[in-house]
Amino acid sequence: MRIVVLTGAGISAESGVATFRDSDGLWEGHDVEDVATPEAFERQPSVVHGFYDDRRAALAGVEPNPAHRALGRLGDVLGDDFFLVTQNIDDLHERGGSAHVHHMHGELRSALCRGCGARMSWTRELSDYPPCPGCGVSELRPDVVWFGEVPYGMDLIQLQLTRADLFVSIGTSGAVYPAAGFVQYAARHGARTLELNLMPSEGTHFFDEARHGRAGELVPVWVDEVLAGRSG
Ligand code: BJW
Repeated sequence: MRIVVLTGAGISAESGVATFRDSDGLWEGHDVEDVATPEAFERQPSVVHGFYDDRRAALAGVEPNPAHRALGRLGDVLGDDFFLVTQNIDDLHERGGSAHVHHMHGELRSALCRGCGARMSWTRELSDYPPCPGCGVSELRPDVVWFGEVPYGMDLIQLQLTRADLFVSIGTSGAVYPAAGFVQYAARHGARTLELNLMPSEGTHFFDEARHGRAGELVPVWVDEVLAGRSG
């Protein structure tokens, strides 16, 4: 059985990473238009750099939770029959044991050079406008996908969705496209679909099955079910 899992901010909530649209969410203190668009970066680069520098630094203080670890276990067993695509820019899946993670909205620990286009591993601040190690130009930006930009690796994601037997969406509100449309795309190509989320998402009615609760509880139970089904 080939499984595609999509994750969103809700899977990292129990690790202490704020979600975007919940009442205590990240954007309570920041208007999305001020930080998550290319136009905002042109207008106020220091505000945007500060927002992402703070989030990058905060990664050192958070740990993967049982949901990340359960997906790490599942990937170990299923190998190439498992594809994990995340909208999250944290590195908690990797630290939870997932060897291959497709970060469709980019990564906090990566920088993108607007001069030469290179993407590079980056763990320091960007707000002091360091030069690109490749071309020397001081045009580094957070390597994240803002509104109006094209998410990374859409061709690969679509290929994986067309081949999936099961599509599982975990901890995402279903408010942001194209990720919000994956459930319908996978279903059209024959996959069964399952939502695991604290609350019904905006697209909950598109799923064959929905389970509502905390990811740290729901995901390990679901992974155990899948693994038991394989051995039984
Ligand atoms: C728990 C939990 C617990 C809490 N356990 N669960 C009009 C109609 C349709 C589309 C558009 C439109 N106008 C514009 C668009 C397109 C636009 C879009 O979708 N806009 C919407 C606002 C409508 N999309 C884009 O521009 C995208 N690009 C694009 O479409 O390019 C065109 C193209 C596509 C494909 C091929 C070719 C061309 C780009 C979108 C970029 C999004 N970027 C951000 C910021 C990234 C960097 C950063 O992190 O700062 O990505 S926005 C933000 O939202 C971030 C997230 O990844 C994304 C999704 O949020 P997520 O993960 O769902 O978080 P929340 O907070 O919304 O939800 C958390 C959920 O968890 C909740 O449901 C909770 O209940 C739950 N939860 N605790 C389980 N313990």
